[in-house]
Amino acid sequence: MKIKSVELIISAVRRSQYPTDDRPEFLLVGRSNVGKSSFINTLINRKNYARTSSNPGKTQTINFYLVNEEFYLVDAPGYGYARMSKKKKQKFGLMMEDYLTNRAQLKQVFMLIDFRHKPTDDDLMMYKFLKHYQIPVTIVATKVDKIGVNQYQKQRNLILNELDLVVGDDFITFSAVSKHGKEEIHDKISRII
Ligand SMILES: Nc1nc2c(ncn2[C@@H]2O[C@H](COP(=O)(O)OP(=O)(O)OP(=O)(O)O)[C@@H](O)[C@H]2O)c(=O)[nH]1
Ligand SMILES: [Mg+2]
Repeated sequence: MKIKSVELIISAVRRSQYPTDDRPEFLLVGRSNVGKSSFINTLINRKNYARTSSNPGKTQTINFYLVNEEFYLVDAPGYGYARMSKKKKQKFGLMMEDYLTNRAQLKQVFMLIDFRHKPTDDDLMMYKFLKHYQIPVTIVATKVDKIGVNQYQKQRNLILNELDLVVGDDFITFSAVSKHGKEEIHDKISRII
């Protein structure tokens, strides 16, 4: 996939602000700090177009990035971020639930988990939620650059055992540092749009 253009169309805080042009959307979910914004930057060949931070809780709006005037990558606040106010957490929880269950443009969720760790309870809950609503999911295990080759297979098995993926969902290892997995994600998006 060649990236010809990228534009942040809207940082939305309510549904009425979402784009209305019906282009296919790909949503990023995952706990705070797992690398959702970095994933977007890798896919679009930019360093910090989607703002990233080593502190969790950086992304606080639902951001629609239009790519090649063809599809949207949708960045969202992470879950499990303790320092966000209760009110804000609740608001974004409801917004995400509404988006996930009602958005016809949503074609695929990229659910990011940290390749170094066992999926958290929040991860398992999110995957169950997505499957309950029959939303196609690609699990993206990120920060794979931080795991040595000896640990790779063991870690992969551990995660796959925990998640128990539904037929049709796939699992891709990824790194925003080495760009491992980028082509596979590009191909996946190309096939869907
Ligand atoms: N080594 C390594 N670091 C990564 C990778 N992806 C992200 N990071 C780092 O992890 C931190 C968090 O990345 P973000 O992309 O901001 O994470 P996020 O999921 O968008 O976080 P929130 O917006 O807070 O929900 C940053 O310091 C990134 O540089 C990766 O593949 N490898
Ligand atoms: Mg972010």
